[in-house]
Amino acid sequence: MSTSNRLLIVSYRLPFTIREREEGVELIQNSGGLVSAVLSMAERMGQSQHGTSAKIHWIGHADSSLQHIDKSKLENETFVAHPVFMDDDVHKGFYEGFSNDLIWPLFHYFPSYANFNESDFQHYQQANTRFLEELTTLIEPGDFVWIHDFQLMLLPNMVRQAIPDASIGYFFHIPFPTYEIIKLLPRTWRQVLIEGLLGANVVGFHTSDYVQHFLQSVSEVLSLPTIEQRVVLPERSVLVKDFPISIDFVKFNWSSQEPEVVATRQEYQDLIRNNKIIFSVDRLDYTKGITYRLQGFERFLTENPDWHDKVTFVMTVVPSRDKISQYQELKREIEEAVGRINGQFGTIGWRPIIYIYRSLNFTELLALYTACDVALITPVRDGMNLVCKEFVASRYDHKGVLILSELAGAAQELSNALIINPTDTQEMASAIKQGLLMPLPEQERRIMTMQHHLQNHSVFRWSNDFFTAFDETMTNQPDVETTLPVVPFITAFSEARQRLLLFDFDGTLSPIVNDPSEAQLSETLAETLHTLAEHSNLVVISGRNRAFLEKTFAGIPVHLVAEHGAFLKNPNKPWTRLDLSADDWVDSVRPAMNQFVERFPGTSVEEKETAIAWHYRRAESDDIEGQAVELATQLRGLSSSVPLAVIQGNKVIEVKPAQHSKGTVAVTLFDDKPYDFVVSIGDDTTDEDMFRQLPNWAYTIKVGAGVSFARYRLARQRDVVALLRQMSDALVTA
Ligand code: GDG
Repeated sequence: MSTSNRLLIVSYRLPFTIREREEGVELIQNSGGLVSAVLSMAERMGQSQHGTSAKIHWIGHADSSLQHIDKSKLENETFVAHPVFMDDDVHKGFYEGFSNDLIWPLFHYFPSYANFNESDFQHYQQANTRFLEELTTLIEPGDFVWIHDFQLMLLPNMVRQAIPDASIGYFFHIPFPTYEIIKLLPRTWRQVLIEGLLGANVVGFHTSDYVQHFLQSVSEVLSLPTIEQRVVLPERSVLVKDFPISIDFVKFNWSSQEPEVVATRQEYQDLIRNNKIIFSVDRLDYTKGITYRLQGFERFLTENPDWHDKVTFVMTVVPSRDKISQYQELKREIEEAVGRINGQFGTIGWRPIIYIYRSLNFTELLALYTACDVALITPVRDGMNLVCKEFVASRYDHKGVLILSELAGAAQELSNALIINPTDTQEMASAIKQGLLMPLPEQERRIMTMQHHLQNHSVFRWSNDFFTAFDETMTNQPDVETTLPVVPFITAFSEARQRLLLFDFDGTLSPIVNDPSEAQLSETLAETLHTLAEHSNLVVISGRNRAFLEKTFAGIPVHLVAEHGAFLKNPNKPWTRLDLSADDWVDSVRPAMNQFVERFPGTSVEEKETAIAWHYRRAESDDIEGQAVELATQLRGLSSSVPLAVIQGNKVIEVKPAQHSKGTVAVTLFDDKPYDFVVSIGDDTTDEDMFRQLPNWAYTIKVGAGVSFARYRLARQRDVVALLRQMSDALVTA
């Protein structure tokens, strides 16, 4: 993003309270993580010091009771707010229905709580359209639109359709579940939701697991190919990457030392009579694991009578979504459990659980983060969870123990916490005991390690990483337009002294044919290659086996690379095996492929020396591409003795050890001599490894349609033949 562009943030909720006063409307900014991150961006872009036009625009829903206010007045020094209004019934179906009563439970692995309702989906579409309408009145060329969260999954593609060259980023704040969960959505819904997200240039998630799950769904639902972390669409690619959200470390660390916080903390400790304190705070939500947490604490008290009257659990629950029945039910369950535990274990002078059902102000929150001995953060599923990061950051005294659920996204970063499974009450009870007894040096070591991580991975880094990835994506966007400039290419080739030519076989040197065994090299092309090979290092780099290549190129002094880089043969030399992995991995892949051969007549399995492939060019089934995606997904999930690459090629699914590729061989060959001319030509997915790994001055040429990392393009296989002919003519006439 260039520094002069405007930032337009879109999220369900505006991060401001809008107050009407006699002198006009006031915009009071809340202090959430997203606002902090965006403010840091504003500083980076030098926007906050500039005039109105440079302010950040924030588009979000506002209550229809505010519809009468003058929208042109909604701004403060940094932000301009753009409220989106909608009819109450649309809002209800969109927000309470589709968002909170379907996507939220489903994506947090509570499918039985999910409510599939056709009219809610229509309201979701209408509401996303309302956001689009607001956005299109604002957006100008060069603006960057950053859309947030599961309420607005359709919006990126809506913006893309309306403004094809818009710069769009999207960040998903909740977990993205496995395809098995996505499959529960009706086909059309899952299709438009995934297409919706792919309208963005960059789609961000908290963890690499969520990224993998999303890519799996893209592949299953839309049968789109991916190259590394990019989804390849016909006209562009989408970067899908993990950006773990975080907090403003310094703010939490410093604010905890403010006199007001210190005084409040002292007050709490006095009230609790210096008992050890366990603390938790969450919104009322079944994903937060509150009832299991109470069971874990109950078990701890049952097993450890010596801790009675010495520990107090301060459990804060912030009211939320109380119009939905599951939330009302959950509240009842929590209150019953608290009552039961306090009734069973409490005494006149000791209440084991202090239960607070309201939100805390910032001072109270920090006072409790720093007063407690143990923070008990045990969601059964959480996209990230910021509370645990805030607790760690607040502990400027380097004391305190974090007990954290392995099912929070944050567990992947905070491995120095006591990591537990939130439904395992025995593990929780043991962790509570371990936490309460943990020696100070160990507390200090764990907290400091986690603080060090959070200092280096604050919310500012999160937003910065997102925008950096966005910049790179836009500059490295595969160039689908550039056709090869033939004249300068031929000149560079004929004037070079050391030439390296890397050619794929099927679809590049030979046209694609229905029966792979019938693919041939024409006589004229064989002559051309002969001439080229006499003046260059010419390498045929293919997925074919050794025997086929040796037979096809007999008599031509070319280097041969077989099975995607597993074998290399220099002219007049024996083959060298470059793949050194043990080959027992194939035993886990073969049965799955054979099953597909049985199910889909016309398909076949080819076993090579270091790879195994399922060919489906001659399949009789209509939906064979969908089945191929199914197989690829199944194969990616197999556990095996060596890391494997599952390649979705042209009518073939191939599995091979991940360690070698056409790219690794191309680089090895390139490093061999001081080449001053390099060209690599190919048409298939596996050729992308060559294109990406060769130096950026090399001529990398993609044959045919589809997004590619190659710099240039030739439309058809026969254009390759013509080009090679021109190259050989240039040598002969030189
Ligand atoms: C979603 C995802 C992801 C809570 N109670 C009080 C209070 N809070 C503040 C905390 C924290 C925030 O609310 C809660 O953030 P979480 O991350 O824990 O959870 P969600 O609201 O569900 O957020 C989540 C997040 O998006 C960011 O991407 O981490 O996984 O579900 O900042 O401090 N603040 C105050 N009083 C309270 O009583 N002042």
